[in-house]
Amino acid sequence: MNTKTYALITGASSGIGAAVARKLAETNHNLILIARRKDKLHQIKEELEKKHEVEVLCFALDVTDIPRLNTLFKKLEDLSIDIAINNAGLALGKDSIEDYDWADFNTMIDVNVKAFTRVAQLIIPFLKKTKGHIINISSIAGIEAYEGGSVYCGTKAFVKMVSKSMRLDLAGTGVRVTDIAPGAVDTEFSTVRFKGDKLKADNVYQGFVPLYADDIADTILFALNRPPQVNIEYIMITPTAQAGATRIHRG
Ligand code: 8X3
Repeated sequence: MNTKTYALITGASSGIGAAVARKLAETNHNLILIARRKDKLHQIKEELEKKHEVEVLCFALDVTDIPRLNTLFKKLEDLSIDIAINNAGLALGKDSIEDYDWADFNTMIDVNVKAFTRVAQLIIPFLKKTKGHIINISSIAGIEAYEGGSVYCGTKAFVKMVSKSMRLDLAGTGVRVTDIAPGAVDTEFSTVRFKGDKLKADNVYQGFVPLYADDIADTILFALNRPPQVNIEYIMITPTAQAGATRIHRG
């Protein structure tokens, strides 16, 4: 019987997911990393197992493939998981709603709504056993709509409300639920949103100091490392220069 405990992270191959993986490994947490990109996951595994006394299990899969997600969680059944970082999510496009690519709407709904919800649901039995902690990653876009944000903003409002509801459903189980809402973080987020258009992506972070993935990871670690009687329900983190979703002071 495996007596280790693990932290499970979705969207673990880059950005906030990879930054949290690195910080958890520093404090000797074993990891279950889930993302589409096998090569990136294996690089992280190699790096972390070399540096720290940890075991890193990698599962290369697309979280929108719900049958594969179901099979994976079945396979993990005998493992003890005390932390879940429900992080996989993306924005695709930033057009006015009437011009938006329908396929992009669907992808955002598949990842940010359906896969997010299925991961939240499947992880609960594990977390109940360990009195564990789930961190859901929403966004400033979940409380403030902006032009071209329509469905992305909607999906993040969804994350926020599911998170609040989970907290109510799980009251009394000892499971902690935290919603972390980042503002502008310089990761692959904008490159993905603008489909590889580097210029457009770089423009998002021009003229001010944005957040970096490590800033969000530090905040997540803060929430995780509170004593068991302390549940941080919600934290929004923005760059100092960002006072609202579209109010960024550029020098
Ligand atoms: C990321 C923040 O405002 O660029 O969720 O959508 S924003």
